[in-house]
Amino acid sequence: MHLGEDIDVDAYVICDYRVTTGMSMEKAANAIAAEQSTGTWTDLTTTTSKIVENYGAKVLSIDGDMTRIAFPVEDFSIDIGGVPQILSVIAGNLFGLESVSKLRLEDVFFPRSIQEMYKGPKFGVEGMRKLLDRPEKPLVGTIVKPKIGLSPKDTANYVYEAGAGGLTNSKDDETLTNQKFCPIEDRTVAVAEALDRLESEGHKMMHAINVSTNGDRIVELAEKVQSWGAKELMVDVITCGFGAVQALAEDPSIKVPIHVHRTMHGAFTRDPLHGIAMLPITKLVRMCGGDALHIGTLGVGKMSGDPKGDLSNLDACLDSTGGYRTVMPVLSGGVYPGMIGRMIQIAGKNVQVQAGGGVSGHPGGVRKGAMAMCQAIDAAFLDIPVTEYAKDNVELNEALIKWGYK
Ligand code: CAP
Ligand code: MG
Repeated sequence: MHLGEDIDVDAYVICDYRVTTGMSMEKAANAIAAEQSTGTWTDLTTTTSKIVENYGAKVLSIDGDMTRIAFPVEDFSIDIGGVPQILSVIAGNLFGLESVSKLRLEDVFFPRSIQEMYKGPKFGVEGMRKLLDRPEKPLVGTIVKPKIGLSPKDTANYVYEAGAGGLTNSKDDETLTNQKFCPIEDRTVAVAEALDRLESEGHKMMHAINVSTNGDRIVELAEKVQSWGAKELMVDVITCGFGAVQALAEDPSIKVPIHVHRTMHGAFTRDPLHGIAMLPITKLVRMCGGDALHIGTLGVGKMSGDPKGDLSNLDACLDSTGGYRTVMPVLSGGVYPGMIGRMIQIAGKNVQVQAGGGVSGHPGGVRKGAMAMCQAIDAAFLDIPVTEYAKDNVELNEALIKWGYK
């Protein structure tokens, strides 16, 4: 996006907000800029024109219901503030201001000096493809389902069957951590054995163990999980916080990719007029070092989302921002083989497509469900219509009969 010629993009954090207000857009935009920087509801005896000039946020433009506001880079912490402080400035009190009835942070652009404070992904698309020996085709995975209830042994069997059917990835569900029926240590060890068995049979696969927990314990838990044999970690960025992703990514002892789930994001991304769009979240996850991130299913799957918004998330994962490694965009949520062609047509091949119900709901079980997913990926990769490809691929055909195609 063009940020405007008369502004030094390295001197400001620039945000785009969608505003719904009963007052003039100009008044509302100024109220936001003031509240989030040097002002408040009244004039102050302690403010000087120098403070306002140096640290006051500036309204750069107003276009319909959109306004672009620039926050001086000096408003941001030089070291310890991290994403929590960034969010307190660009996405803090403003949502509750009486001068707006609705407000949505649509996008954010960071200056170089802030980008340089973050290291980005350690693995990203390239690193994950290398680990999996899969240079070109989309990655294809599953979420072990039922999401809760399986024992460590059953989980490992599921993973083995999924790998034997050709899947490159699998993962815990976000609701699974360390419940009695499936202790995390036993699960990690059992899954690691399944992955080793697959590797000895010539197939590389990774499974993300969910290490989401309190901030003071996450690195320690991740280290343990890694020592038990985990080849990938999963963290829920919204419930655990961006600092959790960053702590894992920047800890030198963590040597496996981080799959970032975004459970709870719908609470603030879903309303098109209020909250925070997924795009700023994607940009922050990439800065903090997530290697793979859920970006939606381009309006095709079970979760709400629109192709345009999800595509902007995909671009934010794969563009050249900040010199960071790229993030593997994960398409997940109600996915089944018959929709894969459509998604890849829109998103391209640098994605990880994954399905829980769309694998273990296959009439032939997990292995055949995995085969059907891989066949659908191959059809899309080769640009062959899925119905055509299904003629010679029984498992795919069975999946199309059960769930249809889009
Ligand atoms: C998918 C999933 C994920 C969603 C979240 C689930 O399972 O594991 O949590 O993908 O959505 O539990 O729903 P299914 P998003 O394949 O069985 O639907 O990626 O939009 O954050
Ligand atoms: Mg889930």
